[in-house]
Amino acid sequence: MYDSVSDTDTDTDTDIDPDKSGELMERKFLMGNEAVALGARHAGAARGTGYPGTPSSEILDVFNQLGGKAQWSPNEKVAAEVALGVSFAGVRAFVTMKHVGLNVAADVLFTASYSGVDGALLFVVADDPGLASSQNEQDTRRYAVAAGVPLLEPSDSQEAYDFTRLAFELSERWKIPVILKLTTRICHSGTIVTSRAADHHLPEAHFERNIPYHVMIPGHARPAHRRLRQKLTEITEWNEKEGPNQEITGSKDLGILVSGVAYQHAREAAPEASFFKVGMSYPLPMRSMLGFVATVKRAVVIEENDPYMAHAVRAAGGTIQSAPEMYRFGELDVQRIKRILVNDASPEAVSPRGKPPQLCAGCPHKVTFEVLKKHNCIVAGDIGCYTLAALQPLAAMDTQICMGASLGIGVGLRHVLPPEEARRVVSVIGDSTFVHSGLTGLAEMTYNVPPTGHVLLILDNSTTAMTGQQEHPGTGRLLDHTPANRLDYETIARAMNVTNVGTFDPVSQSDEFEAALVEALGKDELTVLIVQRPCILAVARKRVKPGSTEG
Ligand SMILES: Cc1ncc(C[n+]2csc(CCOP(=O)(O)OP(=O)(O)O)c2C)c(N)n1
Ligand code: SF4
Repeated sequence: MYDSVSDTDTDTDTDIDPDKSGELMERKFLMGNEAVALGARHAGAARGTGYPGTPSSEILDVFNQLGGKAQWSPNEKVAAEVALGVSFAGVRAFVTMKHVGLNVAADVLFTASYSGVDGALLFVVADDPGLASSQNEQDTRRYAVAAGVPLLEPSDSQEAYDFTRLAFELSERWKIPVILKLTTRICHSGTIVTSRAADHHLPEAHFERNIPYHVMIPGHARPAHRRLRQKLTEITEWNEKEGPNQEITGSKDLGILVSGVAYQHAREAAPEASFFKVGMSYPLPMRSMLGFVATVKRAVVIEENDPYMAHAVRAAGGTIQSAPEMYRFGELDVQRIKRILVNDASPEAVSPRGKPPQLCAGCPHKVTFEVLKKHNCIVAGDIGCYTLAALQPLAAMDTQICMGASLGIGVGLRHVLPPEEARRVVSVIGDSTFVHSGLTGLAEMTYNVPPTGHVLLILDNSTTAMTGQQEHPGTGRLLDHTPANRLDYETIARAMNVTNVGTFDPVSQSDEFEAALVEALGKDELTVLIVQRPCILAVARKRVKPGSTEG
């Protein structure tokens, strides 16, 4: 349901040799994420930024292993801003995130499309159809339309590499951010990639003052919006004539309009058909698409997630069949596409359910939730490994919506519940999530204080465990695990005028921790308890010492 710990190990063993990264025509077997990292390295990206999120998390680690400058930021918005700043210095930058990360970075995207970029800026966004490890199935193509930025959609690792390089070129040519949309299957499946010589003679970083383009006040943004629409008109024409779209001529009885990994499945499902594979899904090459549709007896659109192309073709006057509604849920595969092609909307066989995910044996989060459960707390929870506490046997988390929401939701409940019930409400957030989007929630908690006060637990396990143990500003280590400045949660809470602040090891100080929680629940005051004990997997990797959060 969420970012799983098991399939997101960031210690990706890659056989990419950084010293050879500039050589011509090397063939490698690469995961899509590795191919993007290699493409970015060969494109001469000056910096890669991001916030972890399955299935995108490996890209920056591989880019770092290849000798690129990579960094984790506190959240996707900041990561996008840093990357935009790099591009304002006239060089190439990229930012990585999962699909929901773009919700956080959307504020940057929607106006960076107006300001444009000076060098190049690539948003690498990984969607998760089927929710292998996410809280929703949103389709990033909608963002491209809404923000007005080109979007490329690779269908295998080769295209992940090629489109990464193409995206930098397009971004630089039209001075516009470009989205590279991946999906779980592309990120984590491997295919052979033939790389090409790295780009040379890239400009040095330099800031050119250009206030009307860089300062988006209304007087500058109005013409900027017109510039953006003009760029999109030009890019549409480019996409029609030279875009990375591919027509494969087969039987004229069936024509399949397809994009992304669905192309690979569709070729297997209907090898005899004609295909139009869309590589740039925004702006769409609609003229060519309609032309294709008109040349076949029966046209069917096959796409994962939303019926985005289906609606666009019909809105443009084309006649095309699309999948029944039931197929917009989950990933497509060969079998499902065969069913779509024969219009089979009968119930699908339900695959046997795997064992539900669980907290690791010895996970420090477990004891914390046992205490919360014992005291019948109403837990406004958040996203991380600890969300597994919502499942049986603990069933000790009552809400979880998006990163950072534990604070606002907990405070909201406290505002309106009868006092006896309100005093049971506790917000619980992981350390990475607190830095990502809990700081502003804490400001809310100390500003619009509920009548019964509030209690916040920050679960400091000194890592971003759920997505594969990445560093963050609270661990005191950079992406490559070297030492860095480290946030001090107690000082932050005190600086925000929280009355009661304390730090406890939930295992070695279990009695003290429980007593502090019970005391906090009985007071109409603000309390922040930092529950500090390292993730046992991070300890196993020797990134933190047992019993401490020091690296
Ligand atoms: C906006 C957004 N970005 C990224 C993610 C992926 N993600 C989910 S929880 C999480 C952080 C988990 O770390 P932490 O809060 O420290 O909890 P832990 O897993 O270590 O217990 C991340 C990166 C997401 N769900 N939403
Ligand atoms: S021990 Fe670490 S990886 Fe395992 S569930 Fe707990 S926080 Fe997650």
